[in-house]
Amino acid sequence: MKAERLVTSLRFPEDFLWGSAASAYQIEGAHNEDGKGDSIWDQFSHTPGNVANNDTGDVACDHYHRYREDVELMAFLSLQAYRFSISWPRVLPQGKGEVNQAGLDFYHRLVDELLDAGIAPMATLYMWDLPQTLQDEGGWANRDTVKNFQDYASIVYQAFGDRVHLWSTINEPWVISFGGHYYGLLAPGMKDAETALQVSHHLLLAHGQAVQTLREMGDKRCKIGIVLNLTPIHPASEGAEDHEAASRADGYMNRWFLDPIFAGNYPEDMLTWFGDKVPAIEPGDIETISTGIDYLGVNYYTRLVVEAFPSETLIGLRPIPVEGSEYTETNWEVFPQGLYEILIRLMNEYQPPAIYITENGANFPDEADETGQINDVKRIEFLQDHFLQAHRAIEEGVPLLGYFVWSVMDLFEWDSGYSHRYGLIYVNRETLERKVKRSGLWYKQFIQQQMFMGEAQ
Ligand code: IFM
Repeated sequence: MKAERLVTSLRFPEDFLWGSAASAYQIEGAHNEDGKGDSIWDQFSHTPGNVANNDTGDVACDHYHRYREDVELMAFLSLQAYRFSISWPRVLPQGKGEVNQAGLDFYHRLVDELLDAGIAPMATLYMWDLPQTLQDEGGWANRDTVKNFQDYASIVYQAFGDRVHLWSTINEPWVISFGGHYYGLLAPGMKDAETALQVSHHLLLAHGQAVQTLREMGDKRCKIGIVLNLTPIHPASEGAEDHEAASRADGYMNRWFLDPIFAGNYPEDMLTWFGDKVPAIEPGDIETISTGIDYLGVNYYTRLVVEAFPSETLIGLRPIPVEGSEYTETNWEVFPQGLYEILIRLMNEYQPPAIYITENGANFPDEADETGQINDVKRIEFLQDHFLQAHRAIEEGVPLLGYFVWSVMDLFEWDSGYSHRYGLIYVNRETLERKVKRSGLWYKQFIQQQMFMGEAQ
């Protein structure tokens, strides 16, 4: 750690929540146990060539069976909150209709274990594992999926709303829409711009309807929001074309989701740009989407520097690498000040009532040293630099209430399989044995003392 990074004390608000996160398909395993139905990720990962090394989430971290040990480790890390997602096909194997009580029971056990350990649960309703039966009927491109999501949301809220008081509807609708339906890198692996845009609208609609439904079901203690991956976009040059390209990138990655949620409209410039690809929007949809939320979840990883590139057909641009910058294994630029930039922008332009950083973290190659320790100093530096930016934003008035480090343990990183590690806890892929990394110990101490360990290297 470089000497100039050292900070001794950094006070966050008294009731600030420090947590960590993971999602169902990425850690649970038990893909076909106790009545669970297949999800699009079961099908996608079982198709050779879709995931690095043909890895699957069949076993993942075996959290389904080891959740007790995992919650113990979370308590050891002094986590105050844990963000997890509920697997829709574990609860409703066919996506609708008959409820699988054994599936609900798993989450009952997990929530109880968390509460007993004094860790606040935050549940995400949809983190990418759509029941395959619903995909067979058109998936998120089919408007019926919105209604099915609403029914599923009310079943789980009914089951856990008494004990889980932080809820989010959809995780990263941009990634689901474009990563899964235009770039084809994620399940269901489609490559069609019109479908991607229709999916984005249905995801937003599903979010709005779920918020309305959960609110009608009552319980004022429950806070409901959505989680967006937000990315500051900077032009590669001062030229007008690069500036326009940056504005388009911002339009389709950030404003396409923020504007309807907070301002009740899709951005005009993007409607014009997408032209006849604009999704079917029915009367009343936008009003539903802009139903007020209690908080916005922000997943922040990197910024993009873009240049105009007319032969790229969807959006007419491409990202370019920044000389001298550090990059993670995913090839994402490490850019902590982007977190501050996004938070200040949200406060100034969209005024969310509250914000949580629902994901922030980095994947670097983690190897055990000769003593068996995982000395992931780069991850510590990464987190420290981002915490500083979050703190700066709070001092300027951003209503930031909590921070969830991604991820609590090494997990199935979607199309990269197990080749990328994000965890505070190392998972041995042969034995599934867990070992707290140095970053986990550092985070524990930070949570307890709100103080960075200033060790010079
Ligand atoms: O692992 C993912 C997570 O599932 C969604 N947000 C980004 C993370 C890192 O790629």
